[in-house]
Amino acid sequence: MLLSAPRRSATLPPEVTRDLQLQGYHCLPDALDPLRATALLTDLKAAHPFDRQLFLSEAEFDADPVWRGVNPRPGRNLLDRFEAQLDLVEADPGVTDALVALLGADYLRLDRKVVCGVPETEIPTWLQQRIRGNPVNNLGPYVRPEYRDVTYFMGIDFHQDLIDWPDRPADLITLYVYLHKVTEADAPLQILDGSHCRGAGVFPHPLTLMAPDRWRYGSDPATASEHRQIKLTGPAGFVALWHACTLHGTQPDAADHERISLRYLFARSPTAPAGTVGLDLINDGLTGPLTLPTTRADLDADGRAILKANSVNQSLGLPAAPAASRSPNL
Ligand SMILES: O=C(O)CCC(=O)C(=O)O
Ligand SMILES: [Fe+2]
Repeated sequence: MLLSAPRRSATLPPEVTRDLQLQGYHCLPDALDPLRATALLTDLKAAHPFDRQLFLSEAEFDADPVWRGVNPRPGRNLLDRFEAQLDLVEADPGVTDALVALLGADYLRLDRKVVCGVPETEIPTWLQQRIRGNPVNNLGPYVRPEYRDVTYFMGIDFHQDLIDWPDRPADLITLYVYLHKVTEADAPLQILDGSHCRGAGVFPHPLTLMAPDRWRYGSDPATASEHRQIKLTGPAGFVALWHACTLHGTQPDAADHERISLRYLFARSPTAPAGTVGLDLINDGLTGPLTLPTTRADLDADGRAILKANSVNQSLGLPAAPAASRSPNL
């Protein structure tokens, strides 16, 4: 009797594609060299303060509030001073293999920057009072202009990274690298497992806490989905990547030290034919739109927060809707 040949493993998509398809995120099985990650962290800290020296005084801020253009940009990006050391990430075979599988051989690097979770102990009291509980606590407006070569957060509510790209199809992924060990106290990334499945949605997202680590996603209970909240703790050199529609966020940094990470955005190859890269397979399976003309409803025309609510903090037992406050764009 002829037995049918076993399915060849080469016909299965690589693990990174399967993980992004099913979960919306993937953690690289091997961390980057922890000694090189630590050396880069030491050099970044030597080049830059990451404590209360960052901030404008209340009077300086109020004299001329600036809400937009407060993130790193070409010509003002701390990572540009560390080009040689970044092959730790950019030339790592685990990283490049995953990117080629998902995005095609000539994938594009759209952005790279340092992201710092600032511990509450380093945030001036006047500022804490203004921003506590905001959905997006990007601290850029309150940081001295010369230090806006890094993005600083005091927590950020569940969002999709597509939030920064209205009108762009979800053809990009985020890659995140921890430069030191990140525990539960270091504002680890929190991911909602499988939440990319509904495609692009407007921030803030309709989320209801059902249990300490479970969320209902969708305003109509009949069609809503449920997702587990996963905390991405990991060692120095830990790498995770996620789909542009995957909901994720961070709570305020409860540790007494900052959390410093690298955040990359990579986009699909512009030349690979449709259907030939892992992301095409993943996007074909989404039930919602791949792009939106408007991605957020929390800001006014100047970039000030007009909504005061925060889901991710509810799972910490923090209030969902505190006193009036403001926040800038991501
Ligand atoms: O690092 C953080 O606290 C949040 C990072 C994040 O989600 C982002 O930069 O898009
Ligand atoms: Fe994000």
